[in-house]
Amino acid sequence: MDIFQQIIKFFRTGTNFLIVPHKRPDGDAIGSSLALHRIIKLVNKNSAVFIPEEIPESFRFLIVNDDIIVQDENILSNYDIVITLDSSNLDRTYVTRKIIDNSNIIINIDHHKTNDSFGDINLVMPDSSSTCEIILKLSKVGYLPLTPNIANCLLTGIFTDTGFFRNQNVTDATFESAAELIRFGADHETLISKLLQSKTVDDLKFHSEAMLKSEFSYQKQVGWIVISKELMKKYNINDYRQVWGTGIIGFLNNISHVEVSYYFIEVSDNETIIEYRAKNPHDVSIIAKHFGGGGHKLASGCTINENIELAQKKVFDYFFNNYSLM
Ligand SMILES: [Mn+2]
Repeated sequence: MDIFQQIIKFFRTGTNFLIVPHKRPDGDAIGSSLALHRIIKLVNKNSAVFIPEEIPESFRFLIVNDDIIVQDENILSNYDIVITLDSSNLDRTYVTRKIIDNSNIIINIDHHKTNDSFGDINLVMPDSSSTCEIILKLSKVGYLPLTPNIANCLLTGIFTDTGFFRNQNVTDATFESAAELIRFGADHETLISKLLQSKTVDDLKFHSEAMLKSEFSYQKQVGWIVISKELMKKYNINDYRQVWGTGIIGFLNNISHVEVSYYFIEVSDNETIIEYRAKNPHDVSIIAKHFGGGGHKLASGCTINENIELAQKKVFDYFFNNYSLM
C-alpha cells in the first residue's frame, strides 16, 4: 500500500487526531493544519490543532468558529494519532515527550528536503511547493471532502510558501493545484488582499529603517540586516514573530547583485534567529542545518543561543569559509 493509502486508512480507522504544525507557524503550517483538521472532522472523527502560542495576526482571518485550536497541552483531550505538518524534524514541532507517550502513531507530512523522517509514517514530498499542496493531493486520492473554507486554507499555504508563485518550488502542478482550489471555492482575491495588503504604517516604517541598516559584502553578493529589539520596539513590534509579516525577510533578494541574504533577529540576550534567503543555484539549507535549523535550498532558518553579535560572528565565520559549497 502506498503512503497516501496508508494515511487515508487511518482517517477511516482512527478516532482521535491531534494536528501539530511547526513552531512559529507560517501560512503553510497554519493553512495545512486548519485544512486537515476540518477534513478530519468532516469524516466524523475527533480532531484538535495544537498551537501553544498566539497565531500571527495576519493568518487569524482563516480561523472559523468551530475550529478547535488548543494552546495548553494540559487540556488536550484524548488522541491516538498525531499528525505533524510542515516540520522537518521533531524539535521543530510542538510535540512533547508526553504527546509521544500518549499517542499510538506519529504521521509526518512535509515538503522540506531536510526532513529526517522522524514519524512512524512519513509522507515527505520535497518536490511539492508546500505542505498544503500535499494535503490537497491526499484529499483527492482519498476522496476526502473539500469545502471553500478548506480550499482557502490550502491556497494560503501555496501562496505564502511560493511567495505568490515567484519561488523556485513552483511547478506546473502548483498552478494546477491553485486552479483546483479555486474551483473548490477558494477566494483568491480576498486571500491576496488579506495576505499582502494588510500592513500597518509602522510595518512599512520599520521595513524602511531596516533597509537603511542593510549591509553588503563579497562583491555585494551577500547582504544582511540586523534586526535588534530596539528597532522592533521603535515601531511597536512587541513580538519578534511579527517581523515576518512586515515583508523584510528575503527583501534584499530583490536587488540584482544579491545572491544570498541574511536576517538576524534579536529574540533575547541569548537567542538569535537567523533567516537565510538565496537565489539559485545557492543552497542556504546547508548553513541552517549546520546550526541545527532546517528549511529549503533557497529559504531556511536557524536559532543560535547567543547574543546577536556573537551569533553574527558564528554565522559569518562558517559562511565565508564554506561559501563555495553554497
Ligand atoms: Mn511549508
